[in-house]
This record gives sequence, C-alpha cells and structure tokens, in this order.
Amino acid sequence: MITISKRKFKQYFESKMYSLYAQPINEASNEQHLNVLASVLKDLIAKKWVDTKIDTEKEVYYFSIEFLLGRQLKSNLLNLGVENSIREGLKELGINLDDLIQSEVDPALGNGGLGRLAACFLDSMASVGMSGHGYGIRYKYGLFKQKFVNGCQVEVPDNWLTQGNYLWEVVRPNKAILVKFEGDVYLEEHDGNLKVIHKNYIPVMAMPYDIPIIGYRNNSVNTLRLWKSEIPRRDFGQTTANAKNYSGSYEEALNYKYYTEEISQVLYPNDSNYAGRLLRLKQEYFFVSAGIQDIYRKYKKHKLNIHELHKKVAIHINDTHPALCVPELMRILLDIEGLSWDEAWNITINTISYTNHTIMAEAMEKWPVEMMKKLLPRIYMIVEEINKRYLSYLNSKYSDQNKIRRMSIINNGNINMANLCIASSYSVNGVAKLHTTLLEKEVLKDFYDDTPYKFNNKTNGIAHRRWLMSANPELSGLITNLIGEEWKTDTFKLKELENYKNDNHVLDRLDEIKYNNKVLLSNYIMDKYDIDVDPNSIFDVQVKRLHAYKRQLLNLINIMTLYHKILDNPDMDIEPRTFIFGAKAAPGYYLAKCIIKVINSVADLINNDPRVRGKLKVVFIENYGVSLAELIIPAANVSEQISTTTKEASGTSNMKFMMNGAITMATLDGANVEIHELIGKENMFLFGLTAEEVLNYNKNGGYSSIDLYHTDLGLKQVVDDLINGFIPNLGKEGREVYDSLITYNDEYFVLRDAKDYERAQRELSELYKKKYDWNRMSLINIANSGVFSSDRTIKEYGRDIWFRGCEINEEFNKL
Ligand code: CR1
Repeated sequence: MITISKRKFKQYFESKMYSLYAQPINEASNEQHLNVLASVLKDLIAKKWVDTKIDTEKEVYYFSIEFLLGRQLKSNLLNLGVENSIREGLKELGINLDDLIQSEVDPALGNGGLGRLAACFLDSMASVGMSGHGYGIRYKYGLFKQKFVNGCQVEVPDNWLTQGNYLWEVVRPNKAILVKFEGDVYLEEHDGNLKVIHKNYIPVMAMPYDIPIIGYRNNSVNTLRLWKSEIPRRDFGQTTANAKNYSGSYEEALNYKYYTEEISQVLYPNDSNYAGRLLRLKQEYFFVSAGIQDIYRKYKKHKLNIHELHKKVAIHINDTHPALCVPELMRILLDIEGLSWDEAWNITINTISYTNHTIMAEAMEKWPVEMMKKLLPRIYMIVEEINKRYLSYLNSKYSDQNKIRRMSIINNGNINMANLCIASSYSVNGVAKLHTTLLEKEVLKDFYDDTPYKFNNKTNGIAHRRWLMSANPELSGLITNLIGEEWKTDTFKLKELENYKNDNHVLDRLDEIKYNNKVLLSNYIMDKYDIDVDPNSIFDVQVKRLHAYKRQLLNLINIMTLYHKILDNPDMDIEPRTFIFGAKAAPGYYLAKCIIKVINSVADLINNDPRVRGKLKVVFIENYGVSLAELIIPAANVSEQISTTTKEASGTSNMKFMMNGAITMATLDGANVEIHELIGKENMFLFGLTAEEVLNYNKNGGYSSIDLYHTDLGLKQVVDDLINGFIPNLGKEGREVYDSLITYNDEYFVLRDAKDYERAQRELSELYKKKYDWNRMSLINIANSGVFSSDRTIKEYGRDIWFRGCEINEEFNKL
C-alpha cells in the first residue's frame, strides 16, 4: 500500500512529463499521458520491487508458456489503493482517468483458461504475500485479433508492442542469459574427471523484461519475467567460446539473426491442442533454460548450499509446456555443479511440481526423439537417462509389459512429456475434483496406482479483485454496503450475503445493478454492430474458446429450436432472450471455424426476421479477450457451461459468472461439480449425460446419432437446416457441421444432450418471470462464490505443494 496526496501526484506527473517528453501536459497525447502515469506508478513501487528474497524465505517460480494478463492500470491502481487521489489529480490536470484505462493495450500473451489462470495466480501470490514469480515468453505478437468477414473468422496479427515497449515492463540487459541450441556434445577428461563439453551450439540470448505484479494493499511486489530472444549483443558478458562460428557470409549472419529472433516472435494460437512444431519446442526450451539458469544464478549469488535448493526454491510447471525444467535443472546440477546423478535427481524431484490441465488426447505433448536429439543434444541425453532409470524401477516393480510401455517416458520414437513430468516431480495435480478423479482413475491410472501420494486436486480460482471488484464496481459497492469491507481480503465472507436473500430491497438493487451492466454492454453492441438488444431480455452468454467439446453448437441448436417454435406459434409466451457468443477458433481448426460461420449466419437470419423481433436476438462479439470479458461477464444473466461431461478440466469463466450473479446452465463437468456442491441443483440448471454415462458410451463406441436424428423430428428439422438452404449465406460450412453430427456420429453428444438441454432452458425461462426468485438465486450464487477466489487456490498450492516438507518417498528417490 502506498499513499500519495493529490498535490504531490500532480507535481510528480508534471515533472515526469517534462523528463520523458519535454512538453507541457496539455500538449501531450493520450498515449503519452498513459506512459507518464505508468512511469510515475513504477517509481512509486520501485523500492518495494526488490529483486529477490531468496535467502530469507522459500520462493516459488511459476513457469508458464502463457500469461494472459489483461490491462494492468486499473488493477494496479486498485491494488495500490491510490485510484481516488490519482483520479482527482488527473482531473485537475484536465485528464480523464477512464480514458487512460480504456486506451491501454490488452496484452494477449495467452489463448484462454490456462494463460488467464496463470495471470490470476500471479495476482493472488502477490496479494496473499507469497514470494512467487512468473517466467514466460515476451511474444512480439500475442494471440491474433479476430475479425468477421462475411461471417467467417479472419485472423489479424496482434501487434501489441506498437511503441516498441510495453508500458509496465523494465528491461534488464545486465541479466540476459545464454541459451544453447543444437551442436555436439561429448565427454572429455579433465584431471581424471569426465566433463561434458557442448560445442558448435547456436547461442541465443534471452533478454529479461520484468513486469511488476502488485499485491492488494500490502507490501508485495512480485515479478513476471518474460524473455525475449535476441542475437547475443557484442557486450554480452557470457562466454560463447564453444559456439558455432558465424563470422561467415552476410547471408549466414542474417539467417542467424532470424533464427534467434524467431523464437519469441509469436504465440501459438492453439488452446488445449498440441502444436508439435520444431519452433514450439525451441520456445519451450528457450524460456525454461533462461528461467532455470536465472534461478541458479540468483541462488549462487546468495551463496546458498546447492544441496538445499529444494528447501529454498519451488518450481512449478504449468502443464507440460515447461516440462524441460526437469532435464535443464539436472543439466545444471550435473554439468555445472558436478553433482552425482543421485544427488542431482534428489534435488530435482523435490523441487519440481506439475499441474495437468486437460485429458484431451490432442493436447498431450509428444516430441519426436529425433527432433529433440538434434535441437537439444545434452537435454535429450538426460531425458534418455531418466527414462532408463525409470524403466528399471518399473521393471523391478511390475511384470505387465503393457503397463510399463504406457508409463515409459520414451515410447515409439516419441518423448511423452506428461510421463516425464509425473516421473520427475513430487506433486501432480488436476484443476477440479472431477478432473483429478479422472486423472487418477482413468487417464493417469498407472501412475496413480504407482505413486498415489504424488496426486492431489487444486480446484482453479479467479482473481476476485479483477473479476468482481474492478469489473463490477456497482455490485462490489452493494456488497460492501451490506457486509462491510472484509470480503475483499477474505472472500469466504461473501457468505454473509445470504442473510439478505429475502430482503426485497436488496434483491431490487441487485436487479438494478445487473440492468445497468446490461445497458453498458448493449451500448457496446449498438456502437460496434448496430444491433439493438433489449437490456430487459435475458442475457444468455457463452464466452470461451471455440472447441467442439465446449459445444457452442448445442447452444446454437437450442436457439434454432426456439426460433422454429416461435415461427410455428407466433403467440407463444416467451421470455425475450439475447444470446451472446464470444469465441476465437484456432486458425487451423476447420470445424471450429465452420461453427463460427454457422452461428453468424443464424444470427443474421434471426436478427433480421421481423417475426421474432422483441423475442430473440443473437450476437457474436468479435475478438473475445480479457477486456471484453470484463464488460460482458457482469452483464450476464445466464452462464453457459455446457461442455460434454468429462471433457472440460475445470473452466474458470463459470466461476467469474457465478461471482457476478449469473445463473449457471451446466453439465456436471469440470468445476461445475463444485458449484453444484455449494449451491445445490435448486440454484442452477443442470442437464445432460453424467460422467459415467459418457465414459460408458466412449468405451462402447458412442451412441447412434443417426438413430436419434431419425426419431426426433424436431432435432432433424434443425440439423437439416444446416444443409437445406434454410440458413442463408451458408454453404460448405453447414455441411461440415452437419457431417460432424451425423456422418461422424456426434463425438461430443450434442444431439444426445439436446433434448435435456431444451428442457433445462425452458425451466430457466420460467424462473426468469419470477423476478424475486431469480434474483434470490443470483444472490445465493454470489454469496457462495468466495471459495473460487484464486487466493484460496494459491494458499492450497502453498500449503499442500510448495511449502510442505516435500521429501519424497525414499524408494522413489533412488531412481
Ligand atoms: C482447460 O481446458 C481449465 C484451464 C485452466 C484448460 C480448462 O478447463 O479451466 O485449462 N486446459 O486450468 C488447457 O488449456 C492445455 O490445456
């Protein structure tokens, strides 16, 4: 927490304006105002933003290939507690703070849930006072910007660093690190000792860019360190004596420059999907190696005992993308520290913990041995050795060769990264109860049976400061008026809101606040798309990545069914609804792109049909991301969480919606299970196959979608609409979607669940007519959402994983 008076701030701002831009405030652009403000804030926190505490307490390093931060100004002001004085000060200088907040770029260095979770965790680690830092990549281009052209997704590069630098970053050239790719590795004898020599490697410089992560009203300022890849600068301190010689031709020099810079050029736009490309493997090793070397350097600087590394440092790998932390740490301990294998292994396995984020087969990373051998020769040797020892451990314990093959790290010419992570870490966690159970009982059963003590659940969470306090100030204000301030640091206190569940005055206020948020969103939709949506209609929202298993298609089929019903029965009594979508598809994911086109075409059809005017609207908001989420989620009445049961590991938008008072329409999948445990089926709408039913179907080849199609004529009509010209401006995309349902037997049970979904939607509509019942349910949702603060999640990670005595089972240690 810092304090600054309005007067002091104004002086500070003015002199910063002169020192940075040498001009008076009233001549500066909006962008310059923003830069000056960020610079003033960075100055204010500079003293607290100390580099390291490594010698006093255990530090956590969270490695993630994505950090989906969102805009920082508003949340930094909130966390520092200086918003009011700064707002006032700026006003007197003729500057509107909200304009500055809105004009900040939104760094999209992530795809979806995984990257946003990492950002929420950073916020929570700082806010609970934990010394926890992030390591990632400073991509020059973040996730593409989405535009719709004739209803189709078109990807536009996200050139977020338009000014060359990011507002909040500080570059630290003195802390650059050398990362080595390719080359030859062999052993040489030195004074009777064997030494690993790496020659002819390609040196790449990792340049650290630090972003401060400010805790909520405390003294913590942690660091997110993002690495940019560069050609080593001339004054680069580290030796490249054994490096490949690039003194050759101009062309060679250019190629080398390209090789180095390409690594941090662009974020892969796949969500829960394995890219499998050489450049991706380079990215993974690049940021992992830079981070591990950075930790090691700090550790040595403090002259700490290397044998106790695991007592001072916790390294967490967010999904398998940073899995190379394992062999990289081993490399340092073996080749640089000169420890024995057993010593090095003991430290490594007690330092590294791993989170699995998905059971989708297509997301499981497997790198070809040949690729890794060539790109990372020394790392590959270490992986091979780990595998050799792991196999001998497995062979000593089991005779079932199939099981051993399944558990092997290297198999069929591929390195299975999840297996590497599990074998080499002391903790493996899933991200919601059902997901962890599925890992233990199905997907990772062999490993769970082998080392059950490694497995644990950590249900995801969200930064309530951003998703409630900052995104929904009116609701936050009401909550504070009712129950005081304490919920801001202890969200379990939200439970006290239940005392007001029969207070009609409070329920009216809740209704009013939701309405106001809906007006804000309606205005945005009007400005952007010239579509007039009625804030009195039910705002029914599905925002997340586009993926077949998330079943935007199920939502659409229900919309089409409703549409037909109204056409058939124009006097039908229906609650007006606005269906809102937001979703990016991976550029190479053809079916997902077809679904976007179909939704857009249906939206056009419905929005232009006077027969359903005032009853139905469909809006697909382009370019969904963190900033739009902050506008959309507080305005939602209904939260669509309708994935095929077993497929969504957790979901986190479900939590954000709940905290903002939306009612969840859900399958019992991911963290919807926990929502259900908290509030019961009477406070949400449930439908669909159970996990058991889905698993049974999957074991027996699915159900027959074509039989269902022929027996349910309502469904048949809607499915046929995809190919019979009923939806204008739809061609091959409709056929593709049709085929996924009928020809390819509906892998995600869309048609199978459609009827039950329709039933649940009907019930929801009925409830909405009873205003107080609806708002009571909304209040109960908010009151029970406290457990989903990522502060809770982070404390659990700390208590059960990072700070627990993590001396792992003896037997395993000997690997
Ligand atoms: C899951 O699909 C989960 C997030 C964060 C995603 C989603 O259900 O909420 O992770 N998984 O845990 C993912 O991106 C690579 O896997």
